[in-house]
Amino acid sequence: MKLYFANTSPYARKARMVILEKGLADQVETVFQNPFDESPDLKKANPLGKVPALVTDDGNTVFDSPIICAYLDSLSPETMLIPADEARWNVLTSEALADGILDAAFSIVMERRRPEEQQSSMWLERWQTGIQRTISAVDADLTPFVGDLTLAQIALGAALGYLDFRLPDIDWRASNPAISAWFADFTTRPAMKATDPANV
Ligand SMILES: N[C@@H](CCC(=O)N[C@@H](CS)C(=O)NCC(=O)O)C(=O)O
Repeated sequence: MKLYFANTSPYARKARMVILEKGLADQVETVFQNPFDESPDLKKANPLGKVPALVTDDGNTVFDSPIICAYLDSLSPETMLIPADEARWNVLTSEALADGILDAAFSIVMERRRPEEQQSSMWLERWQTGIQRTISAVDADLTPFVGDLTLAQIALGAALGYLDFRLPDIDWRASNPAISAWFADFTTRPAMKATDPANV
């Protein structure tokens, strides 16, 4: 299998963490692709031109990150990240919540790269407010993100790591002590350290 990824992509980081946490590293070749380099290989695998994209040994492509992570989870019974029982819906919804933080953060980063006069202050503010509101909600009830490792935890780790990496001006820690402590602990995981975008 081949995973197209970029070191700085938080979506790809989710997939890379799943590979490490599930002990699948020897089954997946990771291939760097900058999605903005218009690589024909990436576009052939995923016409959307986005990373991550996983090409299976059969030549099929699996994307986007929630599907890749679910697929990888199904390959090994070790450390199941998505429960098979009723709890799966809570885990997947909590993953979607963390991915929503990521989507808003990624949108802010892209918007800020446009010429200043073209940037939308309305959207920048809306995305930032959404991030703060969601982080406060998680801070008020961390239950879906504690206990045995799940895909929801991995997604939250990737989202908060991306905020620190690309948007350090967003001070999400100030009024959210519980999630700050959660993240401080979560970043000690070897898979978080191995995929830290600041170290590559
Ligand atoms: N929903 C997708 C988002 C993937 C995504 O937006 N990846 C970014 C890199 S962080 C990308 O490839 N962007 C290129 C583009 O938008 O053209 C996922 O979860 O995998």
